[in-house]
Amino acid sequence: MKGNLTRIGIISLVLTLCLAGVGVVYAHWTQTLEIEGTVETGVLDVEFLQCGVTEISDPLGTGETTVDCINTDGDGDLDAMLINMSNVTVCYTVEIDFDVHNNGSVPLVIDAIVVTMDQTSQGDDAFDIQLQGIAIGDEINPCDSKPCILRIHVLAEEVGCYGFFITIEAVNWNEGGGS
Ligand SMILES: [Ca+2]
Ligand SMILES: [Ca+2]
Repeated sequence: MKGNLTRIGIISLVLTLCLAGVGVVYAHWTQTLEIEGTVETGVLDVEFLQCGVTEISDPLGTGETTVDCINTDGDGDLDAMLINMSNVTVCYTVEIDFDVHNNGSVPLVIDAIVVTMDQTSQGDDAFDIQLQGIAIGDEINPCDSKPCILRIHVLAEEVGCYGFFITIEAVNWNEGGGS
């Protein structure tokens, strides 16, 4: 009889250990690891600030120039500059100073600057245009600006209406070759 009790005791002990073992394994199966992440993309944005006109005195050239910076896409910042030069004669020269300001949240690189202008009937450019202060490859960090000067010198000697168009293209820094 004593021997039987001992066996029952051993069996009970073994069963208890087995259940405990199952319980431990079960506890591991229900453990959970959580990883929570948030990805918010940066904003690439660039604008004109501080546009102003300085006429360069030249006794040979006369005219008037006005500059308006406008917001073409409704996002609240000025992204286009309209320059109107009227009653000009050859040699009239103006300098338009402005800032190219990074108003986004990521660094940008100037990727392209393209100048196109009308020509006179002789095939000559109607203007000499120099854009100073900014060049392809320039980097501008968020909140920083590049002060620039656009110098326009009228070459056209014929009466007419001429135009020019300049685009400054910015890309985010890593696309522009940054590392
Ligand atoms: Ca913008
Ligand atoms: Ca805009």
